[in-house]
Amino acid sequence: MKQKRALITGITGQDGSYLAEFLLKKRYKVYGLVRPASTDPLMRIERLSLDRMIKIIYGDMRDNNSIIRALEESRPDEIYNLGAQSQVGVSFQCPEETMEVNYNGFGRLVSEATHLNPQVRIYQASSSEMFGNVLETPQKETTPFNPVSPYAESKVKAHNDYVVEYRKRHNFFICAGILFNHESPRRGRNFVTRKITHSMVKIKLGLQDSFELGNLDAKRDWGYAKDYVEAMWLMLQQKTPQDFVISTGESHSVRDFVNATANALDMKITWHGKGLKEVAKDSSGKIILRINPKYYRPNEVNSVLGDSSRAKKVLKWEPKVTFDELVEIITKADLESLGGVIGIHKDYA
Ligand code: NAP
Ligand code: F7E
Repeated sequence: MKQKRALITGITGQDGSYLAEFLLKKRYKVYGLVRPASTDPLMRIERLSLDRMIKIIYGDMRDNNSIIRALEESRPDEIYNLGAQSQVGVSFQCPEETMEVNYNGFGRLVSEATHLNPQVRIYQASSSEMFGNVLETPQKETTPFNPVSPYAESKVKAHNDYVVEYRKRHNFFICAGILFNHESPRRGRNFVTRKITHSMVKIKLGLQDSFELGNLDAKRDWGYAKDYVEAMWLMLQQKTPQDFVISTGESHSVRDFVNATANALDMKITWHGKGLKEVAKDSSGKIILRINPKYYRPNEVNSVLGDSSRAKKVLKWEPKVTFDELVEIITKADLESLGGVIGIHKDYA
């Protein structure tokens, strides 16, 4: 059988790296669009042991010529568009950049890719943030979008114009996964989960005294990134292109995530005060967590909860890792890498 070829944008990110590994195991020839940067992106990929197996093509979602070159070189059967300005908080400060990469960048990719090969299959990374100030709970494929951030606006426009409309008008194989938050040891530390695990591991090891967060009451449906990349692939193996919600069906607050991390580290913490004065203390009474309003967003998605029963029925996809297991996986990985730094054995926990 002919070896399948995949082009992944955003291959240096959390999902891109797991997806590349997943596709390599399935014997795909994998190409990755990598932004030219002053910090060596190869270093990050080498760390993931992918360097010799994936083919890097330098390019940027903002640069049409680089997209054409990437498509001509990779001649993909499948394209996974994961490249994005993915930080919701940052999108309030850089709305134009966010729209340029997430919306116009995807538009360029879709238009050039389908022009070169009308049979190509394209996956778009849509997001639960598109449900925003939710109009229905739980959220499923038919729930109306109600975005509240520039990030969510860019993803809704990309979804409506280049997934739904393009597919309807031209009959191309383009589909979107509406993925709820998914995390891993490879999650950037600017996202709340890794920020919590990394900070609390440092506190546990005596490398840091305390840390700060914003809204502790926000609730998210958190799953494991490795489970979620399989769903992306499954969507492109269907007979017809369809969009799917991918989620765990459980929602937890940021405060719950802190408590679960404390459990994973065998730390006893207690909560005191309310609102901006709320703090968490360790068993000796020392404050380890404070609220800093600078981490609040101008507009917040207070609570999301996904219903992925359609994915279960059609794709036969289900999440494998529970919330507590997820927190433990990330916390242990941080403990291992930070413990290694100061010579603590990896089984310290
Ligand atoms: P991530 O770790 O932030 O990775 C984003 C990737 O996009 C990185 O490889 C980054 O490259 C690349 N990128 C950024 N700007 C680019 C540009 N102008 N041109 C080309 N590449 C660019 O994100 P992730 O968590 O893996 O998420 C993958 C995708 O799923 C994103 O589209 C995100 O919006 C979406 N999504 C994520 C979640 C989630 O919970 N993780 C949920 C729903 C949807 P650098 O390494 O050079 O920065
Ligand atoms: O925030 C609250 C924050 O930045 C989660 C992206 O992958 O998932 C991700 O977006 C919650 C928010 O993720 C801090 O206000 C409190 O309510 O980890 P996050 P996100 O915004 O949900 C969606 C599905 C995507 O598509 C995105 O690409 O945590 N929070 N204190 C904080 N958040 C951060 N980052 N930092 C804090 O100090």
